[in-house]
Amino acid sequence: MTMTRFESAKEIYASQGVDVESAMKKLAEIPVSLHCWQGDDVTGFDHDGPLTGGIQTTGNYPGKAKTPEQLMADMDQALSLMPGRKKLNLHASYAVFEPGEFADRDKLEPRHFKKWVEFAKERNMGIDFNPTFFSHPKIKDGLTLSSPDPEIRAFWINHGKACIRISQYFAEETGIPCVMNIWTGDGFKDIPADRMGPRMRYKESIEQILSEPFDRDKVKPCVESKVFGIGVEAYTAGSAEFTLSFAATHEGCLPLMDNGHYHPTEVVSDKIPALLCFFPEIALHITRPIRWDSDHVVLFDDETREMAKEIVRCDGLERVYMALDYFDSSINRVSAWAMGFRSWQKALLAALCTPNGRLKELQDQAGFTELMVEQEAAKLLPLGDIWDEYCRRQGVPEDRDFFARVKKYEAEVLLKRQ
Ligand code: RNT
Ligand code: ZN
Repeated sequence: MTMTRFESAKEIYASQGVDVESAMKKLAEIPVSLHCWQGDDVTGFDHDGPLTGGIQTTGNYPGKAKTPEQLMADMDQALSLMPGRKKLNLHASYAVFEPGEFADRDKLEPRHFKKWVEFAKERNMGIDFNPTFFSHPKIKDGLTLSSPDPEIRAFWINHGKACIRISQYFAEETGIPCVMNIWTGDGFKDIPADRMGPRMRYKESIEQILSEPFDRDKVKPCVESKVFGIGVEAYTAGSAEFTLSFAATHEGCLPLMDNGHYHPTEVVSDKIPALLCFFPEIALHITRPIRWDSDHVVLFDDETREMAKEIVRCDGLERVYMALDYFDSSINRVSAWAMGFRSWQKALLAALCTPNGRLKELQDQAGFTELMVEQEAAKLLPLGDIWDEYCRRQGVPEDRDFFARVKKYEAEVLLKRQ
């Protein structure tokens, strides 16, 4: 009997000391948070205004989800194309109101997210959450939590507190901790006259949000940094040093690194092991910046692979909360969703199928010539055959069958939408 491609690949990996069966098993258990906002270009359901906060989607591909029902249906379709364990990542702007009902962001309640809880529970997913500090009339002169206007700050602090209560509700309902990420686009287009003032106000505002009572092992608050945004090129209140220092000095608060939020030659793969030396847990937004924080669909590229490798090599799979964060409206959104998720799964699989122990040994013995040779050899191990087998076992299409499924849904559902 001839061997299948998978069996032969498995033997090749075994000869390198890699057990692909245990790699696949491990991968299937790692939760990765799937962002609802790829499905509708970060619009949400609570406003008709434009996307603000220094972030931008470009493109006008047909078939965008316009209602909670459509977004959920599209997400279901995307989920059916993704192997592995998923968690749902929601923004507060995706509250689902009853017909005729509305609650502003400072008045949001758990019941406004009941439909999402049902959705998540039926699919065995936990839920992560994000207060939405953008796309709203209460943003004054580009500022929210760092605004000099106490009324504006109070509104957004109350929004943050409401989100803590909703996060606690998500964790209680699903039995899975809820990662709640604080990101604001607060900043200035041009050279500020006061850099510290907004940061002091930002600091105090986050402290007030976190004074809302919550269960430390149910709600995991994070602060996400950013270097600049569109229209806020000169200064952001939540810079890298600001958020990292905040997280380091506030027990229970995690730093969140988005790999689109640094200067282009900085790499988050190198920052992960640095933070893991100090923080029991950290969080990530996984994206693909091209020249700026462009939030392209995550691909199986070098830096994506390097980030996954660091998490695996640092034994950090249980200490790093991984969430996808990108939004491309120029291509089929369901495909974009699934493609990014699959790419991160591939990167994790590649990391789990790398002979990390042996490579570390070479480094410690200063065997740098051999290390280079081995690291290059590891790149061409037959990962594709393991990936195909993993997809088969997970009941999702292999890469070559993926597009047919996307096209079918596009023809039958997306293109029929007005
Ligand atoms: C923006 C941040 C932020 C958002 C989401 C929608 O630059 O990355 O995380 O993308 O909250
Ligand atoms: Zn982000």
